[in-house]
Amino acid sequence: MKILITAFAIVLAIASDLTGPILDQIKLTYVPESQTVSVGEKVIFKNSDVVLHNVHAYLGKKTAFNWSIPPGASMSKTFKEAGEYIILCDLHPNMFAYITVEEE
Ligand SMILES: [Cu+2]
Repeated sequence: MKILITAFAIVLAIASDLTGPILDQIKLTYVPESQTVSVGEKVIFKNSDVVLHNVHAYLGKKTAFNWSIPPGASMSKTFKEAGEYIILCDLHPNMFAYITVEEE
């Protein structure tokens, strides 16, 4: 019984981690194309495709972060600076998304 409760708690913990904002990569497209989050909020970047993607985030002209995300993998980023982020994939020039980070 104790093992079952522990397993259930772990499933809940994983599920709650996935309820936050997500930027997925599906069929060479960022989904959703635009979203708004708050400063301090964690965004999960997922790659649901079978090809490698790159998440190159710009705040203005400067790079905020730049990662490769292998197929099936995910990474997370806690946004600490407000602004309009543009997300591009250097490997697929047609891929772009916008994340607006607002002060609370
Ligand atoms: Cu890509």
